[in-house]
Amino acid sequence: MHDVRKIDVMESIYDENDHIAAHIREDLTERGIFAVNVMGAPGIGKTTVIRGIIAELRGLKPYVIEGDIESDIDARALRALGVSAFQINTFGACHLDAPLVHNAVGNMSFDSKGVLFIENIGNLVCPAEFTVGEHALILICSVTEGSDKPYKYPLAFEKADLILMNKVDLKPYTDFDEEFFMKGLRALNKDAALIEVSGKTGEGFAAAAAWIAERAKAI
Ligand SMILES: Nc1nc2c(ncn2[C@@H]2O[C@H](COP(=O)(O)OP(=O)(O)OP(=O)(O)O)[C@@H](O)[C@H]2O)c(=O)[nH]1
Ligand SMILES: [Mg+2]
Repeated sequence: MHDVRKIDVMESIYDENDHIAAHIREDLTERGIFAVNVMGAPGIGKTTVIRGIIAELRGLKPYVIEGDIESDIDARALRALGVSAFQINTFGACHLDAPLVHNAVGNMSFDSKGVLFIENIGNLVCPAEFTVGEHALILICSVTEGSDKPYKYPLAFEKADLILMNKVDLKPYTDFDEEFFMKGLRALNKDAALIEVSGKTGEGFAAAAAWIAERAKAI
């Protein structure tokens, strides 16, 4: 009895979220804004990767929504680089949802076509359950978090359109097992592109920016 009720409530929460997310996507598409939901564990390098990709975006204006439980450290760092960044603080919630992003988008001005990066809360679990109106889902992983992550956190890997393997400059110092990682990933997701990147050396950001620009053409 209890279980049945719980499922009903969750379904209605997801339905409502999806409805608002579809509205955000439509609105951004009309304005020529390609939105990417950037997910990954705390400290995996989400902000660093966003900065690296922005430096390689050609002819597309970057916009950022920063999601953090508290603080505006990441938004301030981006603004210092001249990037338009809107901070969301969830004060406890472990993911962004479509109503929060809808409010942020309503408070931002998009004066030319471009790419909206939505940096989700650092977490490999909850953000994967809520679409926020993105056109593409980018999952940031790293050679320092272990090669077993697709096996332990399958939903994020299943849903990703692009996987960026970050911190590859640290590969020589880790026991990262690429074959084991790829086996777990491909069992869940045959199509996602995977690009190795490094916030230290800048490797891979041009390729990641090119992937986004190619996808953005479709809108
Ligand atoms: N060596 C190395 N360090 C990196 C790389 N990318 C990020 N870092 C470092 O990792 C730390 C976390 O990077 P952030 O970009 O702040 O990570 P984040 O995922 O945005 O963190 P939260 O927003 O707090 O979840 C910083 O000290 C970065 O300098 C990389 O490719 N190589
Ligand atoms: Mg960050």
